[in-house]
Amino acid sequence: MCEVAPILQARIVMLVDLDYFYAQCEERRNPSIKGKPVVVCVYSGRTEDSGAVSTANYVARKYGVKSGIPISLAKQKLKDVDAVFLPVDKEFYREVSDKIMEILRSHGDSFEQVGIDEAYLDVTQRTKGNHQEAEKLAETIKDDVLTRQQLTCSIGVGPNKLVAKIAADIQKPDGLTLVRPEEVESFLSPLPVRRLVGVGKKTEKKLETLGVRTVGQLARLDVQRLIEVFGRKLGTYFHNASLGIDDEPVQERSEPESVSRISTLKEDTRDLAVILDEAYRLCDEVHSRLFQQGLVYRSVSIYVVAGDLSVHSRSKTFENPTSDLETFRKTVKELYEKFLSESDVEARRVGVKVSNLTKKEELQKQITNFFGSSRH
Ligand code: DGT
Ligand code: CA
Repeated sequence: MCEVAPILQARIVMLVDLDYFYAQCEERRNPSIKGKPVVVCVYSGRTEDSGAVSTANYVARKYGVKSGIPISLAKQKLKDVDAVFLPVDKEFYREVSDKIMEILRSHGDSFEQVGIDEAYLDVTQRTKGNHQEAEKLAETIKDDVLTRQQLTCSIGVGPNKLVAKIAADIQKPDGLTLVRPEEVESFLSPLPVRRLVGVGKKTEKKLETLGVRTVGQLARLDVQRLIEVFGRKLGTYFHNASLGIDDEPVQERSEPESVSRISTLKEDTRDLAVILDEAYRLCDEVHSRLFQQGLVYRSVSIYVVAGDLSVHSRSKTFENPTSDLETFRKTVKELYEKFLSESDVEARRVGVKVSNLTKKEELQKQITNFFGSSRH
């Protein structure tokens, strides 16, 4: 009897990319700056304007302001314009990102966050492999993020991560681009090779010496020639990428070392009830993340960022791991009580964290191994 190889089901993968992320977070925090050029800067502190632009909104981009250029150059470009320059506030963007990632995670069969403002979703099962359904789902996700977190994003939909990522870049901001399997070749072939993940300036130059500028030209180049120039691994990758072939699964990166949430209070306070009100909400979010990933914890920490931005923390470690929400909340309460009795600072931001994480199944295995021999 001959064995029949299982036919792999065609996948539907999305890449969700938040638009001009840091600058959009700033617009959300202060809607009065919307419509003006907004430039988020990493000030190096040497002189008033030394440092680089982290990102800019699309109004500022029209003036040629973009990530990586010197702040002084951005100021020149926006000379006579009513523009807003702000310092990066990574903690705030992280807070917004965490909330949006939870929304995105709930829309995928599997989920993989990449960086602070992008995530892949495999939606094959929930759309039953149907592209129209996938398009509807992408619209729903965009609405959900906008309604619940007031941010726009751009989504690329394709048969794998490689195509989805390129598709997401085609229409921005607030875009949606769907590439069906039969459209992959015509979609990719006119694009410059730089669009492929892994092709930087150097590779682009090398490819140009081989007469290759577009993905289509790369696809027509003999794979052996690519291997000669770039080595087996990279050469094969470029060849497959040019054909839109990518089997990388959408999967959550390896277990986190800790899971934490931090949140800004309405006003600075030392009121335990107010602090706990927010901290318990954060506990619920952390706990639901642990549950989704099947993780148990052994340590709990609390954080307080004071009005002067100094950071304070307290921790407690248990002998045995647990996944219990009540234990988590009770420990958080104890730690905040301890902190307030020992310190006189007012809290501006509060946070909770669990660490010393293990997979629940791992724990189960250890217990079974331990008790296994005595249980007959
Ligand atoms: P987009 O996606 O083109 O609408 O614009 P962004 O700003 O979301 O750009 P993206 O997705 O490449 O990067 C996400 C965030 O990462 C961005 O809001 C700020 C930060 N970032 C990006 N490039 C740089 C950079 O060159 N320097 C620094 N400091 N931060 C950067
Ligand atoms: Ca982005």
